[in-house]
Amino acid sequence: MWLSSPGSAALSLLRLHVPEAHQVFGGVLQTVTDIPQRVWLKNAAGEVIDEAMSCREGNAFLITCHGGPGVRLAVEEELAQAGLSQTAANLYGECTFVSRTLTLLQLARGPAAVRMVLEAAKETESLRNLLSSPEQIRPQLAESESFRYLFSPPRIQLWGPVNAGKSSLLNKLCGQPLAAVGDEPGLTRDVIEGRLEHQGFELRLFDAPGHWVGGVGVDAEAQALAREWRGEADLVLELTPPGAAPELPNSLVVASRADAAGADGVSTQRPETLEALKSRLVEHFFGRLAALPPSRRFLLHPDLRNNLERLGEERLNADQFRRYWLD
Ligand SMILES: Nc1nc2c(ncn2[C@@H]2O[C@H](COP(=O)(O)OP(=O)(O)O)[C@@H](O)[C@H]2O)c(=O)[nH]1
Ligand SMILES: [Mg+2]
Repeated sequence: MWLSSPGSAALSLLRLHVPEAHQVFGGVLQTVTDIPQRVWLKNAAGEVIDEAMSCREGNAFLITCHGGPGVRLAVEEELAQAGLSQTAANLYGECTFVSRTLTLLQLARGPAAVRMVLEAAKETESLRNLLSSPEQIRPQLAESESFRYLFSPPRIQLWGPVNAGKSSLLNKLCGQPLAAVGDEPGLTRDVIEGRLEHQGFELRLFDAPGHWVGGVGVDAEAQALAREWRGEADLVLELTPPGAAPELPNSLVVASRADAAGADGVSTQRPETLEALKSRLVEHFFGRLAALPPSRRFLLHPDLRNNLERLGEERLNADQFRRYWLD
């Protein structure tokens, strides 16, 4: 059973179940113990296939060999010649809804995401219920649309004129001096990424060169780069300093450098405005998901979503679906 995929120069891990004195690989495994040792795997003709590491693992052998396709082919050929059959690796044991959902734990970003995956894994019954009312599939998929942000935190692009306070805000929200800040316009020439966690959810923030109002601007290359990154964003957070008007139609507009008491908007001098902005962003991306009862948050696994979509469109039949996810 291969436990890893072939790469051109990578290592491959093989778990081999053979009786004690089996002659496979020229009998080299007979001297292998539970301490890893170097072995020369040979084929039936006595030629060396690979220099590998091997050790015993219970009643099997673990063999680390080179992952190149040529080596794997030679190893597989030798195993076939020795009359050994291959099984496909199933690293997650029983492949059910629970175990498939739990595979997402490795990808979950932030404590809230971990909690939601764990909750989702318990919701087998909800999946059964959904299968008995297929008209619910589409609305429930739409409802849990933002689940993807639990694994790939949303990208928020800061936007606004030079000196709007973008770099200062990035630094404050992320709690680190990531970007240079100052009155000299055009200090930011690159896109700078920061991350922050709020209420257990992760967000990604991107600073970018600002545009100049009514004049020759930061070099065109920097501006083009900023626009390119803006196109990748899930949300544009547009800062309007005193006297500036918003530029983009679909952005979240926030007045910046709003230090005056009572002024709406955000100020790096007023921590409560920073907290409020973070909460607003979390609500924007995760509010809908967090408001759902756990029994309706189970649509997490991308394969499950895909299969449910196909089921909803009658491109997959319910028996197949049940066998794959539930039996
Ligand atoms: N009073 C005040 N000044 C700010 C605030 N945010 C930024 N600044 C100042 O505004 C200037 C430009 O800030 P910067 O973050 O570099 O703006 P950017 O060009 O949009 O990245 C700097 O001198 C900052 O110290 C704020 O909330 N209040
Ligand atoms: Mg800047």
